[in-house]
Amino acid sequence: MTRRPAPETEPDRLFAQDRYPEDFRFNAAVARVFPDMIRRSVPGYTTIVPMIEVITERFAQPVSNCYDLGCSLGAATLAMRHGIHHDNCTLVGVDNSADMIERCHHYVALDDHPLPVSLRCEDILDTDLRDASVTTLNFTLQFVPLARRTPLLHRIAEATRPGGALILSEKIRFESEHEQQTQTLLHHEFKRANGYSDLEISQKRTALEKVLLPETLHAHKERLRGAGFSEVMVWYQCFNFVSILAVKPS
Ligand code: GEK
Repeated sequence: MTRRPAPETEPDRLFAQDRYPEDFRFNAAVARVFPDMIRRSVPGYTTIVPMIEVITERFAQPVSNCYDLGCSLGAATLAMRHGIHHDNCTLVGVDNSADMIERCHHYVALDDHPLPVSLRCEDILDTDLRDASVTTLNFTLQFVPLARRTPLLHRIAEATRPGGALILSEKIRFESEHEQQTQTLLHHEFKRANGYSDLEISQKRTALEKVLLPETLHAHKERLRGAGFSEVMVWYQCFNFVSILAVKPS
C-alpha cells in the first residue's frame, strides 16, 4: 500500500461566520478547503481512502475501466491509481463541480504514478460507464436525489464485469431513533475533537439538510442486491459512516 502525504490545504473556517447564507454547494470556496474539511468531518475518511487502494488491487481486471464517481480532488482516484497493476486499465474520475475538477487536475499531476487518469466534468447520472472492474462512490451517492439512486446503481451494476466490484461509502441513518441520536452525538464529538465549534457544527448541519440525504444500511444493501451485486458486505464503519463492498457474481 502506498503512503501518500495528505495535500496541503487551507483550514476549513467556512461555517465559522455567523449566518452561513445558503444550502451547501461544491463551489470554489469549498474546493479550496476540501481536504481539511473532509478529514475533520468524516470519521474514518483517512482510513477508507488508503483501503480503496487495497480493494482496487484485489478487484481491478486487465483491459477494463475503473471509475471514481464524485471524485472531488481525487483522493480516492489516486488510491485506485496506486492499486491498479495492469497498465492496460483506464482510470476515470467524474465530478460535476468545475471547481473540484480544476483542482483535481493539479493533484493528479503532482502524483507520480504512471497510469493516465482521465477526468470528466460531468454528472455521474449521465456519464458513460462500461466494462468496469472497480467503481468507487466515496461519499457521493448521498448527494444524489433519492429517486435517481436506484437507476444509477442499476446502470453501474450493468456496466460492471463479472467479478467486478463497487465500493460505496455513505453517511447513514439508523432505524432506531435512540441509536440515531447516540451516533449523531458521537459524530459531533468527533468534529469538536477536530477543532470545529458548536456554531460551525450546527451551521453546516443546516446547510447540508436539504442536500445530503442519508438512508439506512438496510436500504443500501437491498438496493445493491436488487441491482445485481451478489455479495454485499460492510467492510468499515465508524459511527454513522460506513463503507460497503459490493461484488458482481463471477
Ligand atoms: C473523496 N469521493 O475525496 N455528479 C457528479 N458529481 C457529483 C454529483 C453528481 N450528480 N453529486 C455530487 N457530486 C471524494 C469525496 S464529496 C463528499 C466526495 C463530501 C460530487 C460533488 O461535486 C463532490 O465533489 C462529491 O460528489 C462529494 O474520496 O463532500 O462529503
